[in-house]
Amino acid sequence: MTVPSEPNLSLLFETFWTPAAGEEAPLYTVRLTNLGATPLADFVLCFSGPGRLQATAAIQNGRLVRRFSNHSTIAPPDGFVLLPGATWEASSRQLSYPLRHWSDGAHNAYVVTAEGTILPARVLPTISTTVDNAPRRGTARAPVPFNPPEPLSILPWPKDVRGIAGGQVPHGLALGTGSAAAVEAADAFADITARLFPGEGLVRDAHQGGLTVRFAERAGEAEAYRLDFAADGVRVTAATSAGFLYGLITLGQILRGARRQPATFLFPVAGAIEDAPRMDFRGCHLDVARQFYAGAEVKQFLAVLAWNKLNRFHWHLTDDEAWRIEIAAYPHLTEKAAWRGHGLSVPPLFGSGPFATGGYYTQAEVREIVALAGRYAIAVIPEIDVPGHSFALLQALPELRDPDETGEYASVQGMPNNCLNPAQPKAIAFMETVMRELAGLFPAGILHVGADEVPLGAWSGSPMALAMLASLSGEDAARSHARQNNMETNQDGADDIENAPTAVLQAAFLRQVHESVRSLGCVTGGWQEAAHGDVLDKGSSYLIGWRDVPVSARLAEAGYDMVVSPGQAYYLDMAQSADWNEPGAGWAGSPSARDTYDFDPVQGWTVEQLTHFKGIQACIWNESMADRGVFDRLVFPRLSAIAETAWTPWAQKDWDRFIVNAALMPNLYGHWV
Ligand code: TNX
Repeated sequence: MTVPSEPNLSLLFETFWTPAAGEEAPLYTVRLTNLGATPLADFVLCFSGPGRLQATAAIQNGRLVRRFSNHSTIAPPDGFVLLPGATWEASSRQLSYPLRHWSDGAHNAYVVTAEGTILPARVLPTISTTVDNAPRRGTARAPVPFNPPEPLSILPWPKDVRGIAGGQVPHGLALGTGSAAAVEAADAFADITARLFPGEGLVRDAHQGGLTVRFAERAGEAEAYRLDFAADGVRVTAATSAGFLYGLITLGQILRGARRQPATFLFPVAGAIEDAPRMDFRGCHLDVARQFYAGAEVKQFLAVLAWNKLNRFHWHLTDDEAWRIEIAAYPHLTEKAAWRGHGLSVPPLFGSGPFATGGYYTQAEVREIVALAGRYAIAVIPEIDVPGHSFALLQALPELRDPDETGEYASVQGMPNNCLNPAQPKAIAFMETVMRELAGLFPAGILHVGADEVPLGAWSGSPMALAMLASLSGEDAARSHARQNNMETNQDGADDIENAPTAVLQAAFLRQVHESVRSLGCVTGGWQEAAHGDVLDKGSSYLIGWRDVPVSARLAEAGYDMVVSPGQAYYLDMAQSADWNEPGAGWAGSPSARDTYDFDPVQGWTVEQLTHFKGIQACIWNESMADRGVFDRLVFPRLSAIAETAWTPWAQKDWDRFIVNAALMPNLYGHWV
């Protein structure tokens, strides 16, 4: 790769979206302007963002050189020279889906000259030609009213609050000593508050004005706690360090509210709070494949999760676009698959630029993160997303493919040939090794193996897989599957494909992976498609229902333990409204914070189905999150809305109270509007 060698070349890249109108198809226009003093000739233009040109899109005033998933390379007409001050505009009406929000457009662009020089362009947010453009970033925060519904600042709201009377607001909390569990919780609390609210001095010794906090042990529910307020101090009673920590977090929230909004919130000198969560599984997922989050950011995020009393961190470590965890037995993997860039085996995508960007977590770093999460009462669940979503992995380790595979199939995201092969023993051995290493790193003993979105044409050009299919479903099935190869319509992996050849092959793959997870004494997690073929042992697995709302109840009915996370309510990458100026995706809708808060994850479930309900999870997919201001806008306060549903008894939820308290909750990057 060559770094820019032409100091007088400065490029500006702009994109414009005109929605469909009547008979007129939509129009996506890209514009390159030469702001420098040197003419630009013999070049191609590369850009990427969630919005995707069709594989064979016609380009006006240019030609498509290559379309790889969400990365496009186009060229101007032959002989074209972009003179200083001049502009080249090209456009297409053929996108895989219409743009709905400004963040759907390109986030990154660069030019490559015939000599191979790479010239990054400055990129502006995509403009809609039909609305006023004001792209939003940063967490929306409601004003804290003078008369709140409750005079205490707590989120999620506790089960029972009794006899509260306000008094003087203390200068801080002087944490006493107690059992090992209490001391551990006090340390974690000091750590969390120092991370989230540096400079606020929530923890202070008594001689600095800290209010005495005493700890008392009791037997009972692990995550429950009780707070007893008196003029001379507060007593926290709990059974475990998690319970003590939750009691302290409630206390810290009350103190912050009273301190920052004294006309609105009080600090009690009498009364009691008795609290315990409604759900066992209160999760948050983070996709670190599409965007990389450094270890320090993950740690900070864990503190945010703890402050919301969430207790499961689902770490989506691998996807088509990157592999993010060191595997000792396969050092090649992260050397290659953790990076994207021009000319690398995965091109720039979702805002990553032409020069190698990315990263991965070393096993030492993973141990640190997992240990920290443990102190914050959070179990970490790693996900290795297989057999689909494995493009980056297969680029790094092509020996895991069927060597005789021919042709092409593509995923719904336009990723070619991205599935681990169920009939390739090396792929199974790979998974066994990875699972063994993970079992040693993640003491919660839950290993999530993905299983979502296998394209319907997967393995249709693999003789190994077709032979396996013939033995499982017969020669006819294998022959007909072979005809799927090189078809354009083979992209979906929906829920109603139980008997599709790919479902049969995926089941064969999962059966083996699940067996190795079980032999390690671990539980297997999967997305809802892991139910295909019914090969998981229901006593040592759980599924996440994500495609729609009813699917979770259906799978619970079939006996699977369920975590409910429908895209329509709990996918935090969805924009918060249909407005163009909101960032985010839109395939599952555009749930506002209120919609997410009001969503009842078990509405209409039977008593029998409810026995398989484990809890709920926020999912943070990252195609749209090319900048951290977008992250703050999309994730908050909806994360807290999910946290309150997971913790607070349904009958005690109250939107007006929630939205007031949400204004005092932390976000991750400090972008507010
Ligand atoms: C579907 S949810 C996916 C992800 C995308 C997400 C975007 C799931 C199991 N698969 O690969 O990132 O939609 O919303």
